[in-house]
Amino acid sequence: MNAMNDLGSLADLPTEYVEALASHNLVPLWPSLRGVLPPTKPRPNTRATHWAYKDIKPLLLQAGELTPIEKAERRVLVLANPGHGLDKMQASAAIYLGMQLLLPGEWAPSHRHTPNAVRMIVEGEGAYTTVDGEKCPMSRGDLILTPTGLWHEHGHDGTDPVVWLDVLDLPIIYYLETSYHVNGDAQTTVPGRGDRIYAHGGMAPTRMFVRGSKPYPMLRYPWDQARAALLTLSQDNPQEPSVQITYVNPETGTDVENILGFYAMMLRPGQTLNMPARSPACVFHLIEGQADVAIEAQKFHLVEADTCCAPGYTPVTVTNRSSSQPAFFFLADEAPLHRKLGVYEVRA
Ligand code: 1HN
Repeated sequence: MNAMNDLGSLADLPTEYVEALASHNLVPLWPSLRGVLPPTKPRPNTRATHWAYKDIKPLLLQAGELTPIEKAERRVLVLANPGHGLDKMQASAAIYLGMQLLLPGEWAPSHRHTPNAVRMIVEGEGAYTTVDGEKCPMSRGDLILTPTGLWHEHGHDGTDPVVWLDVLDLPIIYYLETSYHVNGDAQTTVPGRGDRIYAHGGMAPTRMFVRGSKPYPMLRYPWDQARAALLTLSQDNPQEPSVQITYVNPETGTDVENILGFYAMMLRPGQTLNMPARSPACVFHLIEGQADVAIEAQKFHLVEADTCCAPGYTPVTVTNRSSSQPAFFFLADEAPLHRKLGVYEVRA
């Protein structure tokens, strides 16, 4: 064994000595040093995990029968990564995922909290989320933001169950001991729709008479616009293997939220894309089509509405199984957080 790795263990030390240390709230570093600082790359708890929608949906609908919305506030089944322990409710170190069900006529009351959230609509029509007074309709593939501190509530005027994927940075906000919520009254809807104001690329309202602009000017990113952007990108750059857009703040061009990054990706018919190992963990949710996601020795067969996650520092290969139709993914990762912390890496 490399002498550098050969450090003393706790068992090498006299029991009385270890107890004396503990009685003064002291711990020797060397038995734990390799654990907290492993050689060459981290050893993530996050395991490559696949959650099939066909497994989730019946159990979620059953939750709808078992638990009225008033008893749940948010009726959610959490997509928990077994590598972290199911009780930790983590998909990765910083990412929380949940599938939420809202039935016709139900209302999930207004609250705000420190974690940032987004919703990716999976199925059903007629539901809406009101965020900071703006009523955001929910349709399949739409992305709706509820950033830190903004009031939000969900309602449903339609006739069929609506399901969406919640993505939050709850694990990191909880770890930082900064997680809390405040309940509020039903919001009064105010006029103005960010998705319309910013619907024309490259044109933003002049703020001459408005002091400052909202930190989150656009709260709803409609799927038809994202899908059209991907198709155009693919046609205009036929040689480019990666067809991906980043959901950005239209005023600043930066990631829509502070901690997690959100993207939409298209695979051309039959395409295989090799994604390099990068430090952030990444979530893949298949909006449309059929695709395989290979993460180290694991290969997941995804159909529409399936979700999987990959740990950081791991190359991922995605393949469109259809030779005639494109495949569309929604992605979430920890890249904005890693960049801010100065630990972001891409490994060739
Ligand atoms: C939350 O506020 C929502 O507003 C969903 O729909 C899931 C998970 C943890 C903490 C807050 C929502 C959540 C959540």
